[in-house]
Amino acid sequence: MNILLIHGPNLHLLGRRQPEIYGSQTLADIDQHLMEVATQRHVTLKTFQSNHEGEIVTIIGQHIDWADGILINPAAYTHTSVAIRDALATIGLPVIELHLSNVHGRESFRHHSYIAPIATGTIAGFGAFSYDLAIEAMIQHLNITQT
Ligand code: CA2
Repeated sequence: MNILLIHGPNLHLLGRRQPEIYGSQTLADIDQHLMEVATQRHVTLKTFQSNHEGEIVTIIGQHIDWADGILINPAAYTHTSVAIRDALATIGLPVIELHLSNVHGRESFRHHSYIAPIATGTIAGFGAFSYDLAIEAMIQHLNITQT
């Protein structure tokens, strides 16, 4: 089982700014932990971070034949990107949208997601643990749908 994890713009700054909203773990901490979880659960995980919309679109397309499912924290592109939504919809794989913060308790512009309608599901508000919930949800989903 191959799972692709994509982190969107500015998430490379995690742990350095706004820890009250996004927690104190760095992106490297999160990736390392998720790699350990993936090993324990016998799945292969690849992770990417990009600050560029087109690069995220390219990464999604490049994994069409590799990935069984995609976890994505699209960050600010959640609220703006038709291109990332179309890329995810086009490859036709299960997608879990995830957020560190509870976007629905924040500014109204964060309440709308272009990704949510084409996602299998959305997880938000659990800090770095949102990533644990997302990988577990994807493994369960793939185990159910692939057997
Ligand atoms: O809560 C999330 O995970 C978000 O996807 C984070 C995005 C925000 O635009 C979304 O509405 C919700 C922002 C990521 C910015 O990351 C930073 C990390 C450290 C310091 C400052 C920003």
